[in-house]
Amino acid sequence: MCEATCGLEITLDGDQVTAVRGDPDDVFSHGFLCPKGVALKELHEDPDRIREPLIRQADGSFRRASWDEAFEEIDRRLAPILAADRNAIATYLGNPTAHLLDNMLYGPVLLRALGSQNRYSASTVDQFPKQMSSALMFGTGTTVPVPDVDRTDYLLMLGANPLASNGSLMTAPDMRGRLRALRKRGGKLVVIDPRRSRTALEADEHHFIRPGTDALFLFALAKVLIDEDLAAPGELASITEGIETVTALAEPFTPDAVAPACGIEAEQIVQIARELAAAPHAAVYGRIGTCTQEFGTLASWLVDVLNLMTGNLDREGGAMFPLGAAGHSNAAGPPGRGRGARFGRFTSRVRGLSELFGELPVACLAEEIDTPGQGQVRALITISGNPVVSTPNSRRLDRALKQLEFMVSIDVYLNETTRHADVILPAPSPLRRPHYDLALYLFAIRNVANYSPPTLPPDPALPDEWVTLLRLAGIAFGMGPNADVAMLDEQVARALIERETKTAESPFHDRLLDDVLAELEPRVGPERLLDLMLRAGPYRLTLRQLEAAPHGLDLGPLKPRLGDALRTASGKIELAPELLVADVPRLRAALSRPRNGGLVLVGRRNLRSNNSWMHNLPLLVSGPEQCTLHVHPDDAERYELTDGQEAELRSRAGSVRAVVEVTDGVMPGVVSLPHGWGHDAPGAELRVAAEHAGTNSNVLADELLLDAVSGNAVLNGIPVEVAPVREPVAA
Ligand SMILES: Nc1nc2c(c(=O)[nH]1)N[C@H]1C(S)=C(S)[C@@H](COP(=O)(O)OP(=O)(O)OC[C@H]3O[C@@H](n4cnc5c(=O)[nH]c(N)nc54)[C@H](O)[C@@H]3O)O[C@H]1N2
Ligand SMILES: Nc1nc2c(c(=O)[nH]1)N[C@H]1C(S)=C(S)[C@@H](COP(=O)(O)OP(=O)(O)OC[C@H]3O[C@@H](n4cnc5c(=O)[nH]c(N)nc54)[C@H](O)[C@@H]3O)O[C@H]1N2
Ligand SMILES: [Mo]
Repeated sequence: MCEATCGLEITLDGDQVTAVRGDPDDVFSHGFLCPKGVALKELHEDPDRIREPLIRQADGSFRRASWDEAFEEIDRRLAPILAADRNAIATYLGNPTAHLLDNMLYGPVLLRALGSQNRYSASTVDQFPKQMSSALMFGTGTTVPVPDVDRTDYLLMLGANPLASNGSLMTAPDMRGRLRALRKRGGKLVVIDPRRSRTALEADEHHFIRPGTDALFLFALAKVLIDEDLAAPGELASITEGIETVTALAEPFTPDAVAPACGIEAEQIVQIARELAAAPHAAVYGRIGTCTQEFGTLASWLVDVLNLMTGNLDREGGAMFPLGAAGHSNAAGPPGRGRGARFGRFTSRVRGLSELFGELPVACLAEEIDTPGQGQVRALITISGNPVVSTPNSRRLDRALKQLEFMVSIDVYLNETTRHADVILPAPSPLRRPHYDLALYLFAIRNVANYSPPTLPPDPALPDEWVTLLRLAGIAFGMGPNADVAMLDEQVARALIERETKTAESPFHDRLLDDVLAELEPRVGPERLLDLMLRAGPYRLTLRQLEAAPHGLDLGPLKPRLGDALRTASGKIELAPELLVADVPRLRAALSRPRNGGLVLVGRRNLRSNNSWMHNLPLLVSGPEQCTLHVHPDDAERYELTDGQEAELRSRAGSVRAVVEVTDGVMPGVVSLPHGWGHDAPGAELRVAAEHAGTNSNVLADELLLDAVSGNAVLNGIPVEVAPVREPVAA
């Protein structure tokens, strides 16, 4: 459920969980655990967790149903829509996809079976700007540099708060311990954030930055490096295209020019640039605050431009490229060159937004449903997602979902989104599924592999999620509600094996498909695929080896590998990709944009929360309410807002109320409200969460405000008006 991949030690008495703690022998997390890990017991036992399929009845209420009934209903309702227009069925994959082995491996099978271009996911309210800049520069969306936290001397961190989030696109359990170790060995941590976050409190330096201006700030750092002759890309220069272009593009972004927009003094910017250049090993790292903003892709790109210019890219103590044990696309096929990345292969129907990584921006999902015409979305399948809470203009999407002809959700809760479904298919407890962090090890600050078998035996009444996904795929393939899952699964395995047998670099090259299949017996499902991927992977591991190492295998610190990992068509680092260069004029225009002096909204994360879906666990919602509006004292005075009183927030998209918390931990001119709340929707069954409902901040997020390059939503830096609510707060 979290990118830190902490090892858990779960104590059982029969089927009962008696204790959850951090696994002290885990090779990566060494016993570290945050409250979310401990809350697994409550998640496993949560009486509100769905355990049987639910079918909506004519009166709108749900009734429990058998699995056969549920799939029959889905087949009956989906088949005619499929027959008429495959694009009329949209899918939305939520964040847990990245954490769940079944979903990582079988979600794509369902999407292929559906064959719809209307694919959406949480990635366009999250990290796609970073994956896009990485793909353009290095060739694949998983070739993302991560800071070598354990060996760096200087870490410049923007828009990330790993002490609350546990790190993201930087798999690293116990970030607090690692950042403390960095400082203890004489290193320096500098945090750039419009809030004095928990991480900022641990830093040597923290600078407030005006939301959405990171690209300006980063360009100015580059400008200083250029002007003071501090740029030293070293050996990488010979395999880098476009250094001169970047040098020319940086011209207008002097520290003096960007300072007023960023709210950081020019001298400070110069100082940071010099320190970055002088540090023996330094890394620049940016995360959600630099992605989900107006210049998300440019900021993500400039982070790595700086890593390269300072000679820290692909270098120990700098920003490095992990080598996952399984499924790393930049470790397969011929090394050092590839097909590169292509974007915009198709566009959305209503607004013409570009495809990226096979998807469309989720900010246009509502309009694809509520705008009539040829190609209109009439059905939706959500899998481990809560877009009504997580994506912009929640109210519009909430309304749009009501007008769908048919909706299916695979989920563990009846929540703000799944309450709109016609059929809900439950997924098993995390303790009843195997685990391997296929996606997250691709971003780990140390190369690690750790597999855990299910803690508890399967619940006979609740099939594995991969089985559910394949049965849905069967319907999409036109095989009806009772497709032969074992047969489909074998086809999936065969396809994967076939790819290996055709790859010259693979250990399975030229092997007979049936022989390889036999070698993997008797495994089926995700374990069979994982075993194959591990065997084909760069360490040539087997799943058996991982089973024999329950605390994980430490595959060592990151090593320089960019020469091999590159998959650009040129075989070079593309420092100035066309798509990004073309967006620079938009950034230049932001330099001279007049500021209206109004307020902008940013988010924040709390350690005891996880997006929208763990608020039904008493352990995580006890204590002070988390969903408050942070307001700087100057703004509180200016807008007559009082600590503990309600305020009304208004944006172009909508309005909500929230309780004010006056704090100088937020920059003047900026207010902060966490996302993932607003659990008072009628029809949801989240009894604990409803008592701590909070406010859905994405009612304010504007579906028309996007990062122009990626179409990723702007969730930070939303213009809002804030005014006091005069009546007293309801108890
Ligand atoms: N304003 C604002 N909005 C944001 C963000 C922000 O910072 N600010 N952050 C964005 C980011 S980074 C993300 S990733 C998105 C998240 O967006 P979503 O993925 O849409 O939201 P989650 O809250 O992660 O919802 C996860 C869903 O998966 C279900 N679930 C949990 N376990 C399982 C399981 O084992 N199987 C299945 N099938 N379902 C399961 C949960 O019940 C829940 O419905 O939100 C984004 N929205
Ligand atoms: N406890 C907890 N952990 C989580 C999650 C959670 O909801 N709760 N969600 C998980 C998910 S899905 C993700 S993607 C990760 C995200 O992981 P992080 O990126 O570390 O997320 P945040 O903790 O939200 O930190 C983002 C920071 O960006 C700042 N910020 C906002 N706007 C700007 C800006 O314009 N510029 C700059 N420089 N900073 C800005 C915010 O004030 C905030 O402190 O966390 C994951 N871990
Ligand atoms: Mo995320």
